Amino acid sequence: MVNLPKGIYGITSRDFGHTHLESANMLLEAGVKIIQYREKNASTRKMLQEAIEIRSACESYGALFIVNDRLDVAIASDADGVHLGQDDMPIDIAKKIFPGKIIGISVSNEMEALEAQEKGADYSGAGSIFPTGTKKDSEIIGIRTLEEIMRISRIPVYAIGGINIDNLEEIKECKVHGVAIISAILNTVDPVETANKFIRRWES
Ligand code: TZP
Ligand code: MG
Repeated sequence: MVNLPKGIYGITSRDFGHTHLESANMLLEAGVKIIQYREKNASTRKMLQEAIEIRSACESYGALFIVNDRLDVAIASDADGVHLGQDDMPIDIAKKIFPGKIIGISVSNEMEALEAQEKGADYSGAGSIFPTGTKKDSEIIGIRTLEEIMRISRIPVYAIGGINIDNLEEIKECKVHGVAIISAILNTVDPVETANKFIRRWES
């Protein structure tokens, strides 16, 4: 298994005036080393086409490429991994049909985090830490639950949900492996500069 990059985990979105490929390219140009393609509504054909394009962009920047939710699209685009929710393909089955690849799991409490690592997930995405307009139905777990998740986690944890430049330090103090960010990067005038600022702030 490859090493998972620390720091900023970029997620593509078309909610903020850019295509997925444009989002990915901006994140990559800024120096983000792990990119997730996250699309909830497109056809499978469209998703596969976008995934293949982003996959190739990631390759040229030496970044990892992860597909959200869709194991079939991850396999077909030869992604480095897949990010699964609690209701998606179970980890043990995902590992069987996508062997040797990165399996990330969304968790929102200690129990889910324990189960994820017992079943062999390579990383967890813990959230939503703060309220966020990007995923309005998401449970808000707060810093306290993130700390509990960190206490039991033996696999890398990326915090997600409502993370911005002002609360980044507070999250970093929890000793997470990194932070997954959508709107605080893509919903800005210059996402490349913003993502780069996040990277510099993380590394400082
Ligand atoms: N999962 C939990 S919160 C969230 C996801 C996909 C949205 C994160 O987006 P933002 O804009 O960084 O809060
Ligand atoms: Mg999901």
